[in-house]
Amino acid sequence: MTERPQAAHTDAARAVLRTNDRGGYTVPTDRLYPFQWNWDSAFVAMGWGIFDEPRAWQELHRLLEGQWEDGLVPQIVFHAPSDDYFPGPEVWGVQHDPPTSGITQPPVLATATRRLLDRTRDHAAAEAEASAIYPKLLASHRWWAEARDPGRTGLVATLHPWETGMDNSPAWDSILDRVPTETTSEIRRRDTTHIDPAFRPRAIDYQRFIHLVDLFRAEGWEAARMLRASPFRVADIGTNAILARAERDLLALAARFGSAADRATIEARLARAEPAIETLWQEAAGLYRSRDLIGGEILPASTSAGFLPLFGGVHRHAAQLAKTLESWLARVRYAVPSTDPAHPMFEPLRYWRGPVWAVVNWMIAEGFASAGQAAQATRIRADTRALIGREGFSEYFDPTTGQGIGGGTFSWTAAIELLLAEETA
Ligand code: 9WN
Repeated sequence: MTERPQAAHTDAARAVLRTNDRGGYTVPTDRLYPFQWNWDSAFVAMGWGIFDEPRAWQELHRLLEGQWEDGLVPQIVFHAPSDDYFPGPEVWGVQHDPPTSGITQPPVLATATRRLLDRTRDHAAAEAEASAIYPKLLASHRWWAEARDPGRTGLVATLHPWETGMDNSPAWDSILDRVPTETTSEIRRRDTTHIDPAFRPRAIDYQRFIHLVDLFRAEGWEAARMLRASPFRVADIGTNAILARAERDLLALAARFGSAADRATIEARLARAEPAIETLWQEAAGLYRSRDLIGGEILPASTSAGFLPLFGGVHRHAAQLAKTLESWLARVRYAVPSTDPAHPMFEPLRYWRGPVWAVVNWMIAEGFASAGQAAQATRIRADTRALIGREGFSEYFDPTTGQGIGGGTFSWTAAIELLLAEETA
């Protein structure tokens, strides 16, 4: 493909968001993902914020229509029925209106809210929107602490690969090995009718993903029972780093909309999170890695999530992380492969086992920039824009060739183009 001029490209990015708009919420892409996804929507709201602020706030409100009474913000909100995706609401069996899935995703909402507020051109409207959202964010972060870290270790647990947003990352292989493959729900995948199966998770991965859904449904979607019963219980470095960033953003919002008690609670959680994240640092790998919360071991695969503590404001190892990135980039053309390209499990075309994801790049670049590593930030931003410029708004990209793969008109890729166009202008 030939590169388009950049202004035409941001116009095209806006058009993708408008095309994927289903009435106040944005689907990740047509057909493959026909509902509202949690972390996609947070990035997408930041993208909308660049050219349509009311629509950006609406995105967050529609997502929060799915929030549970205990504070959980679900992975998926099923606003309207569709046969294009499996598993749909009947497999989850959650009692909520609108219907939702029963797990969550990395918490980017507070970060999106703060950014929209800080960059607004309509201060009065943004103040009103953010103050209405603030108590819901507070409830969501309380849920993370109470439901997923009842022992106050400073690290929250994720109970399903889908919760990490990096579904088939090689980091989860050894844990998934102990998840049984029997399911009570019939598996009727739709993704492989839209996308080449070689680029998607394998059949056995889906058996295990659905086994966990069946198990949690049998536990009545009750947080404490799920935590106890799940054979997949991981301190995901990605989720914990993103949550640390979200806590900082929530703290800034609390300074405007919250009480002294709110601020003290958030500060106490952050004070626990930072040293706990540090326990995931792996000196020999020059990277952070996730921990199995059942066996206690550090998980063996180095993945792009290991750079995200920089985004979470943990900057102690920024220089070593810059070196690690350099060594990865000696093996591929484009930053940042989702798995260490020297790892035997690196697969440049298969979903979270190698390909580049624009949203992850945006967070890592932001992390390097805020940690004073400007060269890495510039490289990652330039590569991301080059990939999108060449291939369009693909779901993900082969880091060795630059080929765009997966869904073709992806909302969060378009949102990142809009954010990067502004940041690199
Ligand atoms: C399950 C929507 C989502 C992203 C995830 C990505 C993929 C879903 C799936 O698509 O996951 O949540 O069915 O494959 O892994 O990060 O939020 O874009």
